Amino acid sequence: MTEIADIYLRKILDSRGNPTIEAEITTVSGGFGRACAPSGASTGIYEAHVRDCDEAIADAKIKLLPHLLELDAADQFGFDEVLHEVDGTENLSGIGANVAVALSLANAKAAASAQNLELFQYLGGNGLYQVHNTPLPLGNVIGGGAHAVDATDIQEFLVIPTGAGNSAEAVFTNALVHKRIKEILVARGKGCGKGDEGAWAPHISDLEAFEIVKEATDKVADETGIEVRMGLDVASSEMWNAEKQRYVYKTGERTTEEQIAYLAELADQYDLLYIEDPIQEEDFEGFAAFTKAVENRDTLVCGDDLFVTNAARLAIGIEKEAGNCVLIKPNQIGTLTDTFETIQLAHEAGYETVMSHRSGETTDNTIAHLATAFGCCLLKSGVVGGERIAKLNELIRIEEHF
Ligand code: 2PG
Ligand code: MG
Repeated sequence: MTEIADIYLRKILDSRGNPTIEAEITTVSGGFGRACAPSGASTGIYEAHVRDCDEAIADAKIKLLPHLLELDAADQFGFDEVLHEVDGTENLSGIGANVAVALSLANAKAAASAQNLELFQYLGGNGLYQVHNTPLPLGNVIGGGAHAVDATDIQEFLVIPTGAGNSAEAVFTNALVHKRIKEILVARGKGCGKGDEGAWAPHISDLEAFEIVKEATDKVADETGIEVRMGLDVASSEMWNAEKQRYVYKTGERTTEEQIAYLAELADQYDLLYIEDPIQEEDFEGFAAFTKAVENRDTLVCGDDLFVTNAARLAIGIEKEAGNCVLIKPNQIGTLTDTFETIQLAHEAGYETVMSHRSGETTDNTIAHLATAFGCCLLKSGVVGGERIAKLNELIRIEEHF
């Protein structure tokens, strides 16, 4: 039933107009799975290696796909093991992480489809991860950094509709904040261009962005009665200057100690529920110091570039008490099995997990299923734009099953 009968790879467009890889897998019984690789702009140096699409597809056709045909799609571990065996490297540079992630996710979807299950049911319906909840959307409303030209230094100003009663209410609440921010920007005479993830990318300082997001979330809370908390993706590896040993902002430079004090103060001032990558990707000790600095708060201190969805790096973080939350991006590690192992390790250690999109995306909605199936507390995505709402609308559909 779930034996793989056919596999196809093609090059398609992503949301930045760049090429990316789409995989399709069909089982003998007609089960069908399709998945696409996303891509990052502020990529971590320890992420799995992405290969040129044309070359990776041409190589895969000859060297990889013959090893995958006739495997049992329902044996995800076995499928992913063959990806690693054929790849033969530590970072998937042999077959390419973009080929690996598209195939690995397409395989799970084909197996689910062959059993007439939704992906979240197939992955989360049995045993340990018996799921009944969808994650809250973590939405990017103002952004700069590597995702926009001449905007904020902090890469993402995020919102979390903590007071929402269900997924539909949650995604519409984030959308309302996004709308209110536009009105505030217009009233202040600021531009309303957007960055790669659909967040507003005005030419303003970080401090003005804080004020504007706060004003918008307060307005939305007044209008709807729904509490909305703020979060950040500092993406501080992008600001780190190793020679100077400083975080370089447009307004000045900060040592690691100053960075910690600055962000801890902002956490108090704006009641931040979520801070991603406050410290650069090689500094576990700095991360631990920051986590300690906000330990009296409920703030999630999340590692993205630090952990790169890699269980070995997360294990170091757990030992050093660096953070209390891990960002999960399947394409950083390349296979569903490795993604799952990192999530499992995180949950065993009491870390929260946040499933995330990339800045370069397609309309693939798989991460909405993975976030639900694996018990992630948040799904990080944009708020508007076709490739972002693909994930959010899928959350609404998934929740109808509960
Ligand atoms: C991040 C992501 C997604 P990118 O830094 O968390 O917001 O950006 O995909 O560019 O790495
Ligand atoms: Mg990040």
